[in-house]
Amino acid sequence: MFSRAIVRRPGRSMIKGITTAGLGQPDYELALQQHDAYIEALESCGLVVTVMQAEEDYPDAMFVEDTAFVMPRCAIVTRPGAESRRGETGSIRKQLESFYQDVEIIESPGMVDAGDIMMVGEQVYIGLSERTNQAGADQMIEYLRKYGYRGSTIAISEGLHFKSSISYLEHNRIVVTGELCGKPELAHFEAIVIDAADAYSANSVWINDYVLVPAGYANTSWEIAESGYEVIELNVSEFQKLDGGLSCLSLRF
Ligand code: CIR
Repeated sequence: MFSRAIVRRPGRSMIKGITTAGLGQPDYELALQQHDAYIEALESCGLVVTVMQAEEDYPDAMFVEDTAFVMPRCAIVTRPGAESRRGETGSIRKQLESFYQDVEIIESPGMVDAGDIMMVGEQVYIGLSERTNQAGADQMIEYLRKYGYRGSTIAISEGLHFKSSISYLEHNRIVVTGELCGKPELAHFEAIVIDAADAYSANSVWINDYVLVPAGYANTSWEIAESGYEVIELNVSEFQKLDGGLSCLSLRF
């Protein structure tokens, strides 16, 4: 169960965020409304939400998920793969130190975006992507060991992050799409397989048996609801324009 979340307000500079989506420039006012609804949804799942101030110097800073990996026994501040995002971690570290006794840090030459990391109980899967390298994964696995967790890597070639194509819904169940569907490392999970056309919705978020699903993916919502979860649909179109999904907008612990 999670009890807390950390989010960061989008800044006006978000219109300069990194993107490959080709969906146009985000509308800042609409992004704020969508962010408000996101916070409300986290609260309705029972979380106490800490809302950090916008950081105008960092256009992607509302995608807090990438800047730290948070677990019950420790937090690990990452070294994001995109250079323009590295400065986001200072304030995240401070914030996490108010909640955690143990906060570890990934150092150069390691690069890690925590959007590449999925936790399944005590086992942590780390996607090796353009944002997360072997050196970063090695440091991460070392820290995980220190706190009694296990880490392993999976190479990916599609999507921005590992979790762009997969979400863990607890109860040994995943939502999965694309190249990850056939991965032997994931074969033991019960899988809800998402068509390529709905791939964006493979990034859904389990919170205390609610699941946040991006609005507009009726099949995904239906399948997840059929599996016994309470689905909350959220429109995050303005963040999708920056390659961001639902999970990227918060740290949950
Ligand atoms: C970036 O390229 O870093 C941001 N525009 C999007 C980050 C999305 N984060 C995530 O999927 N965990």
